[in-house]
Amino acid sequence: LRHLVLVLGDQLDEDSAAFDGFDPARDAVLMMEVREEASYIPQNKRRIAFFFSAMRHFAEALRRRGWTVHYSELDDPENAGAFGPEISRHIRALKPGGLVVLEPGDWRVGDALRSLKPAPEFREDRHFLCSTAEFTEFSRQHPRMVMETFYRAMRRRMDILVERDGSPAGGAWNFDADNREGFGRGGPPPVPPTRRFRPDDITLAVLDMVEREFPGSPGKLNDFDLPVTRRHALAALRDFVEHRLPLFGRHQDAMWTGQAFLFHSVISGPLNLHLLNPREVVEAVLDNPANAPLNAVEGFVRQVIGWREFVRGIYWREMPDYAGRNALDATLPMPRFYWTGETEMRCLAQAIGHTIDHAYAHHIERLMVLGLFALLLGVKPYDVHRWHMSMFWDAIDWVSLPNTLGMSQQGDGGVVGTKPYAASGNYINRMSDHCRHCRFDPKQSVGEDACPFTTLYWDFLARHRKRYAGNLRMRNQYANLDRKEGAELAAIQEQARGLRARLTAEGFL
Ligand code: DLZ
Ligand code: SF4
Repeated sequence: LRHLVLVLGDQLDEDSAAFDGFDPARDAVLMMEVREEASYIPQNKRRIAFFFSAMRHFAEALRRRGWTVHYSELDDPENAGAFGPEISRHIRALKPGGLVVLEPGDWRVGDALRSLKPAPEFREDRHFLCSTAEFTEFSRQHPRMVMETFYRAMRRRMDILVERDGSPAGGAWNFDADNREGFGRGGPPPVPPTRRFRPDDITLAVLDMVEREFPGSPGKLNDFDLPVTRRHALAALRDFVEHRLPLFGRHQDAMWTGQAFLFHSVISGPLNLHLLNPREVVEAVLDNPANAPLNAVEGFVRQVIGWREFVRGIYWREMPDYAGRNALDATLPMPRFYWTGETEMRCLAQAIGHTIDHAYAHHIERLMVLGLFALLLGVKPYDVHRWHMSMFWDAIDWVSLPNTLGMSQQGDGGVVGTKPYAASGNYINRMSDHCRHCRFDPKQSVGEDACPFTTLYWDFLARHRKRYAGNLRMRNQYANLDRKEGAELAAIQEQARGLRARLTAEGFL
């Protein structure tokens, strides 16, 4: 055997650079289901099943090409249970001349692979639109770069929604202001449902195994309908651009009871496992078969070529010490209800319910409900990331860490975003119907009916005054805080202390 090519769970791309020069007569592939990846933090069953089913289907696709694929199933008694020992076992048995692997999406995994003998040949992952070297060079040229700087550069470089004279299509680079419409009192217009995929025999075997091997994990496997093959992934993409893209932009930030998906694409899972390529995703959206308005097309393109590539660049530029940052000195663990949804706070109960049922919550539920409450409460940012990794089917370290520790928790001190996404219950009230069904009142910050978000919001601003009062983008927020009388603020802070104590008494995980 010349090369043993390692393929990890989030590298399911037949055009992967790991296969460059692959010679079926002399090379073989190794894929491994390992217990460590599914249990180093407890994980949603749906997430585990999604990875394993997609991996088994991918191995099948390679075998159909006539390639040799060594595949370790999780419940194989020989399975060593972690990447290092399982790869070593295969090295002993197969005696390859060398190992080849794509740069993993998780610093921890890369570190483990680096200590193997023979040392693997790492190949750059060309799934992404901006290489880590290009990002570092761009950061050098733009020392104060924010996401928007990077996004505009990517638009120009890829010639996307840019006119001949270099100006942005529609006269603006960003239509974010047109992405914030709620649903009013009447609720959302009819929501075209996401495509569902019936489990085949491979998936059914995985579902059985996950239920058997991880009985105590959170989440549910009934109605498993996720896209686990490239064909499924392409169908999910097509379904989104044909049916939900037109209203995606307008209602990007809105929430509604019982609606986990609304007009979102829900393709982050297959995209992050590389069943889809970001270039084809952007092409499908620009192709725009349903004639979606520019605020939808631009808003979606921004997520894929801007946000997604930007946070990946930050991850590789800043790791490994990024994971340990805690700029706001937040010390609390995650409240227990994040695993159960058992809370009277209706917005959180809904978002956590979606997370448990679907291993999914959309962008604004993650940022402005789940992330926001942890930020205001003062939860350790790395714990928020761990929870995020364990609950969502689409999370990989490179995207989850900057998204939670950086963007939603400001633990990185302003690398991903220059100001915290801090808001009170009034924001949630404007963007959803949750407050109407909640026993708390988003307008009140003290007393029995006070909304915990609102109490903790003022408390957060007061606690971090030194850091943020001089931030121009937070001027209005601090002007409002300063309008409060001393006695009122003292009462809010007292109530916030009570909330922290009560949540601690209810138990943390
Ligand atoms: C998330 C995950 C899970 C649950 N299981 C596996 C696995 O058994 N085998 C595997 O190769 N990858 C798995 N993954 C993804 C990894 O945790 C990690 O995100 C990637 O290896 C990073 O490239
Ligand atoms: Fe959430 Fe507060 Fe609204 Fe209740 S009142 S749903 S806790 S924001």
